[in-house]
Amino acid sequence: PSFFKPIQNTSPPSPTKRHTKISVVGVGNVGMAIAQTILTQDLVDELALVDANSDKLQGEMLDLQHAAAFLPRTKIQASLDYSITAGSDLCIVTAGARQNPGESRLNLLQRNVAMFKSIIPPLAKYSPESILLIVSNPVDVLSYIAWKLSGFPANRVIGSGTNLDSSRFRFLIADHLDVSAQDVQAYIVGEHGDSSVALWSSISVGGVPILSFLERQQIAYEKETLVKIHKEVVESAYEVISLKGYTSWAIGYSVASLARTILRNQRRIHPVSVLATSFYGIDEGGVFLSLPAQLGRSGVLGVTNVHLSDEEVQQLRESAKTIMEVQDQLGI
Ligand code: 6V0
Repeated sequence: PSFFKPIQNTSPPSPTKRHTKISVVGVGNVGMAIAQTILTQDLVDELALVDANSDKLQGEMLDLQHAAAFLPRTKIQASLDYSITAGSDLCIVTAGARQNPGESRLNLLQRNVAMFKSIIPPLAKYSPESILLIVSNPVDVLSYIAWKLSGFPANRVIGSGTNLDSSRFRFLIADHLDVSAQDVQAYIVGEHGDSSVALWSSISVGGVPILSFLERQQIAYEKETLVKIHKEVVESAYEVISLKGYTSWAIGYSVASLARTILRNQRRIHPVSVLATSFYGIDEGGVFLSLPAQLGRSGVLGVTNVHLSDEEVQQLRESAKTIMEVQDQLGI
C-alpha cells in the first residue's frame, strides 16, 4: 500500500456493488472496436484482453489505459495467459486466422476450429458461469464449436450472428425512407452472410407495418427495392473490406449493444445466433443460426414467435442446411 494519500478518508469504504467483468479474446480490428465501445459506454468494471501476439496485446492495453482520464473508471488488463479472464461475466471471442492467398474457406475454417480448441476450454475453465459471445467467422459454425468445446448449456452460448446484418438493413431502409434507423424495426435471420433471410413482414417504422401499409394504400409493392436493399446488406461486408481492409466500427457497436443487454439484464430482442434445433421445422441436430432472441443476464431467455411466410421458412431451412453441410465437411 502506498503512503501517499491524496484523499483524507472521512467515512468507511462504500459497499462495493457487484463487480462486472468482460474478457475479449483477439485484439485485432474487431476486438479493439468492441473493447473501445464497451469502455466509452461504461458497461463494466473490469476488461481483460487476451491475444496470441504479445507486443500487439501490450501495445493495445497501454493505449487504452492512457485514455483513463477521459473515460469512466474501468480496470484494463491484458495477458497471453487465460488466468487473466477468471471470473468473467461475459467472454467475447474475436480471434480469427487470416485467409492465406489461395486458401479455401474450408481450410481457413479448419484452422479457426483448431484455434478455438486453444481458446474455448480455458475460457470455460476460468469463467464456468460466464456467457460466451462468439464473433469470429464463420460465426454460426464457430458458435456451435464453442458450444461443444465449452460444455456450457446452449442458453449461455451466443453468436453475434445477424445482429450486424440487421442493423445494416435498418440503416438502408431508414436511408431510403428518410427516417431514423432507431425507428425502423426489421430483422434479418438465418446464416450471417450469404444465405441470410430478410423478414419482409417484420419491417415497421414507428409502429407502421410497411408491407401491409403499402397494400392498403394500393401502392405498388416495392419488392425490387426491398430485394435490392437485402442484396446490398449481403454485399456490404465485402464492400467495406474491399475499401478499408476490414470492418470494425459497426461490429463494435453491435456487439457492445449485446453486451449491454446481457449484463444489464435488459431482456431486449436481438437477432443473434442461437441453437436453432426445433424452431421453424429445423430438424438438423446441432445448428446455430440467427433468430430474434430475447437476451438477459442468463443469456438466451427465449426466441420470439415471429410469423414467417412459407417462403421465409423455406429460406431459413436452406440456411440451416448450408451451415450443416459445412459442419459435415469438418467431420463434427
Ligand atoms: P484481425 O485484425 O486479424 O485480428 C485477429 C486477432 O486474433 C489478431 O490480433 C491475432 O493476433 C489474434 N489471434 C490469432 N490467433 C489467436 C489465438 N490462437 N489466440 C488468441 N488470439 C489469436 O481480424 P479482425 O479483427 O478484422 O477479425 C476478427 C474476426 O472477426 C474474423 O474472424 C472476422 O471474420 C470476424 N468478424 C465477424 C463479424 C461478425 O459480424 N460476426 C464482423 C466482422 C469481422
